[in-house]
Parts: sequence; structure tokens; C-alpha cells
Amino acid sequence: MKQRIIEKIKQYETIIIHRHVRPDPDAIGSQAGLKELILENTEGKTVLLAGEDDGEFSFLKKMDHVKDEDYQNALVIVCDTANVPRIDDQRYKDGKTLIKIDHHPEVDAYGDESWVDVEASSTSEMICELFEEWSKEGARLSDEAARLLYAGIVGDTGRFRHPNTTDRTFYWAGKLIEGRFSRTSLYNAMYEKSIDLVRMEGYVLSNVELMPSGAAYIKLPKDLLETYKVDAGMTASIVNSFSTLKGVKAWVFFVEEEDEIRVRLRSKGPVINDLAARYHGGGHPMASGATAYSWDEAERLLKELDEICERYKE
Ligand SMILES: [Mn+2]
Repeated sequence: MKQRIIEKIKQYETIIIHRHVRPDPDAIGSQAGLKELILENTEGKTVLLAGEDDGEFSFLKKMDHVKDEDYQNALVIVCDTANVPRIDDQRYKDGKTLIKIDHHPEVDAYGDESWVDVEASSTSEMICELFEEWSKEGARLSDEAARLLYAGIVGDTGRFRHPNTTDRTFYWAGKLIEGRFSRTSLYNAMYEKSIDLVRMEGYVLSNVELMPSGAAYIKLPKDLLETYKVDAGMTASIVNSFSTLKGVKAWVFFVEEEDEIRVRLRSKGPVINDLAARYHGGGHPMASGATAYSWDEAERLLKELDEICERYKE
């Protein structure tokens, strides 16, 4: 599969790389890291990054302006996205050939070629594996590619703490830090928080509820977010703020938006992506997202999470 993907990359003059909406460091890291890898090892290709520019992680890479006509005869590669509606920029289907590269459990099987590896910590780690295959023909990895892929791995493993971290992950982390980039600046940029968000985190820590089952939750209604001058998207960076709470097995953030409640689920044992899937979402077994359309629906989800934690045996 890796060889087939490399062959496709060599065949096409224009390559457009997509990733999921509301990108995280792995989405941008794998997308932009792949672009760097291609540019470093080929000549005369146009490689474009599609998707909306994201304020939070734009220090990783700015997106390109992709025109409709760019898709004619283009190879399109989608990174880190299990389901088609979550692909940022739905023109992904307008190219000549489509390739999926992802580490999430498969939701939509799309693409003329599809490489899904749920054992990989991150899509960025998969791009490292693609590089390894390509390096048999002498391919090289630039410092910038190393910085981007390292950011993706760090992001998806929660700085090598999550159980998706394997010996392969550490192997690649070791290889990537041979690149010349400042890990200190990268960490600072990835994890810095505004004073508003720090105060919001203070609220979360003071108001988290821990149920006897080991399920924990926090509700962040719209007016509260307004008081703290924090928007729903920003709460992603504080979702692990009480992960070290003694007795917690799985937890949920309910973040109210205009006409829906965004649900961020995390776990230290019980599998929660089936639950997320029942509430218009999905994701990894230990980290998922969902949507509730009312506080009643949010309550039902919480009750199910409570039962899942109750049943869970280590
Ligand atoms: Mn990922």
C-alpha cells in the first residue's frame, strides 16, 4: 500500500492534500508534513494544502488557496479523517484519484486507495512510515517536515502519555528530533493558553462532578462561555484538565454552541466511541466527539456514560 501511494505521488503533477475540519496538530502535521515530504523528494510538482485556515494551529502551517481548476487531473490525498462529512473542503472528490490515509477506526470507506492503520498513534506517524518506505530509494526528510510530524505525534499522544503510544511512536519521535527545530518553541506554541482560557479552566476544576461510577462531567452553557470570553472550540485545549482526578474512568465536556451542544468524551479505560457514534459522532476508543441537540439529550448521553463506567472492570 505504501509503495502504491508513493507511485501515485510520482505520477501526478498536482497533488492536493486535505484533512478534517476543526483541525488538531495531527491533522495539520500529517497534511503539511506530507506536502514537505513530497516537495523534498520530487521536482516540479504543485502540492497544495486545502481546508480553512485555523487560527489556533496556523503556527504549524498556513493553508494554500486552492482553485476549482486545480482539481483537474489532480491526485487528492485526505489525511486523518474517518468520515466523509468531516473532510475540510468537500471538493476533495473533484480530483482524478483519491487516497485516504488515516488511523481512526473506519467509518466511511472512501478513496481509490485507502490506507487505514488503527495501530498507529497518529496519521503523522503513518507519514513517517511512508517516508521510511520511500527512503529505500533515497528519500529525505526536511527539518520542517520533522517539526510538523513531531507536532502531530505529540498532539495525538498527549505528549506520549496516551495508550496509543507504542515503541514505533518513540522510534519515530527519536528520528524526528534529529531534525533541526526548536522543541521548546513548538511546545510553547502548542500548549500556551490565554488568560481567559486559564480562568475558564479554573471554573472547570472547581465545578467538575465525579459520579460514584467513575464518570465525570462538566457542563459549560453558552452564557458561561460568554462570561469567560471563551468560544466552544477553545475548550478543546482544557479537555484533559481533570484527567488526573482520582477515581475518574471516563469524562465528558458539554459545551453549548448556538443550537447544539458539543460533546467531548475522554476515557482512561472504558471504550467510548460506540457511545459517541450513538450521538451523531465518533472517534477513537479513548477520545471521541459527539453532538447533543438539547440538554435532555446530553443528560441521556451522560446516563449511558455512567452505566458504561459502572460496568467497566479493569
Ligand atoms: Mn489523528
